[in-house]
Amino acid sequence: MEFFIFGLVVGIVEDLIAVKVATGEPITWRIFGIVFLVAIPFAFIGEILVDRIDFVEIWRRVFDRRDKSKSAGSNFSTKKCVPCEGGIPPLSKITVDNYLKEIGGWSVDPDCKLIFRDYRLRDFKEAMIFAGKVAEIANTEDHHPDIYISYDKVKITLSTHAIGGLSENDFIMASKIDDMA
Ligand code: H2B
Repeated sequence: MEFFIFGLVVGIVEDLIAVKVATGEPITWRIFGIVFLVAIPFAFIGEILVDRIDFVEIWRRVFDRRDKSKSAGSNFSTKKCVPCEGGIPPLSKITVDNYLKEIGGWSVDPDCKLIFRDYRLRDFKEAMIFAGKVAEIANTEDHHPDIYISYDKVKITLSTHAIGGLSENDFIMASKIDDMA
């Protein structure tokens, strides 16, 4: 609704200026009325598009792709998770930040204990199918993310339970999930 009103106001002002510049005529109530009627459907279509298309996700995907091509190139997805039952320290903040730059699109929590990414699917069915594919990768790799589903959104979080923090396994899984997505 906010977008509708914003779009309507911007559309009207823009069109009134355009009419003024093109014709040089004073803006009358008649011109205002026509512009108002034309602006309503455009604002309406804009509102529907904003609801249906996740522009932020599209932008992030384009940006991530560029980010990946700029980076040295992650080879996480070609590796295999190694069973971890403790005995190694969690990755440091510096290493995690470097690894995140390599894979792109994932974030780390403030305590550096887990990484996460939100995916947006078409609807609940697609979200469930996506979650099923993540589960298949998890079983193959024997490294299991937490998966939260909310209608068309799937949030994946990864951590290595045995060490209470992050290991290379989490980045291998993240990378393989991205390759599948
Ligand atoms: N998944 C996750 N996310 N963290 C773990 O520490 C973990 C796991 N441990 N899956 C695995 C199983 C471990 O039990 C085997 C031996 O690798």
